[in-house]
Amino acid sequence: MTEHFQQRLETIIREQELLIAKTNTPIADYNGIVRRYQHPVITRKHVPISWRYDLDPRTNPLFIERIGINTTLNAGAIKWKDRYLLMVRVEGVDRKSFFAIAESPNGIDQFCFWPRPVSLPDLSPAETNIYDIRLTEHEDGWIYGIFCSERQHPDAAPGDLTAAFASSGIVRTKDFIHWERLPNIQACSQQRNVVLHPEFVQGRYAFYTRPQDNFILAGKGEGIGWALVDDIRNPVIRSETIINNRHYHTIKELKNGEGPPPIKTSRGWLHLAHGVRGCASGLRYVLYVYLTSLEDPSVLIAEPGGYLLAPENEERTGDVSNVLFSNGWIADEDGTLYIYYASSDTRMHVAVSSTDRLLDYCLHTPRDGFRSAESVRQINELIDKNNAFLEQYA
Ligand code: M1P
Repeated sequence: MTEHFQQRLETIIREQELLIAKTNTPIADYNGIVRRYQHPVITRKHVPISWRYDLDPRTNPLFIERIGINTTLNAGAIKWKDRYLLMVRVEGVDRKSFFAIAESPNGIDQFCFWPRPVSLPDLSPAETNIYDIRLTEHEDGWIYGIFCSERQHPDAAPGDLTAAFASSGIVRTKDFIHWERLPNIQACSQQRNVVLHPEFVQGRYAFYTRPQDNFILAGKGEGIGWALVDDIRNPVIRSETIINNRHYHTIKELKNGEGPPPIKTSRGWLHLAHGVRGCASGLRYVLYVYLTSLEDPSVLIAEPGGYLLAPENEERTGDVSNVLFSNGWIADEDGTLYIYYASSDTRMHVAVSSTDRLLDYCLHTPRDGFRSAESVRQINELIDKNNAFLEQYA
């Protein structure tokens, strides 16, 4: 081994150890709802060195990186055996995504990847890319992962190498080592952002869906859908009802999609979702929450106007800029809520809230009034309330 090889190896190992050991601290700016943290929790630099470098000086005398990683994003999340697990979408420089699990002892820093990426059973040679897994601990005893399974569009015109088709893959596990692959969900349209509800509903498996006209656009798909499926081993979506609509001149006028599986609270099912609008700089993805009924999770009971989190500062740039996306959150027993989100399709962050705070936010923030005049009315109503309150103590 040459001195150069030895030095380079020691340097990158040390740099990665320092990165993983770095303490994450909350930032000062706080609206009382959700608090961001200073550093991303996972970046491509967290990906193990042995996945990227040939460490044998005889076959890699120049010590160059053999397999490059582009981004680490859109992670599913779960608490398992007292560890905070993120099932990260890792995208190589070849544009192919795969899943890899990273764990942390506290949910906010020290995320370290398991020794190997996840090898899921390979169903079909046509499946080109897999990404954006949602992890659901279902009451049937399995932990399910629902993810996007993408292939070239079977009806692509000759020479069109861009037309793609999105459907939803299903895997399940009890230990995150052994994975059983079930058939992809059959639906009437392309589907992405499909999420399994954690409980049976009317004795059936319940899915949040996102019907779309083509690979990119929701088109006639009006929002986040809801579908019941009899047999998870033969998952066929026969009908969908829209439970969270898109709307003109809102943060979700172009499309929206369910985030992680909803969390059961005393007041309803708490949902995190992304909303997309178009603007001069392209598509803008933000995160919002809504609440549905405990009796019937497909019934909307509250939705604050606007977004909970939108891209800020360095979050605004990356592989696909101006995007926040979340498909994983973890609620601790004490109510602390860890929201894992990716910025600009590039790196993973955490923001911390609590189920009580998000419920309060959901139930007491004015709804979107859909018009400027209504926004002004809502502000004046708050000012009047504050003035009345302050006069009492004048
Ligand atoms: O690039 C932003 C996101 O675009 C897609 O999400 P949606 O289907 O809602 O538009 C997905 O490709 C997602 O992975 C990506 O983060």
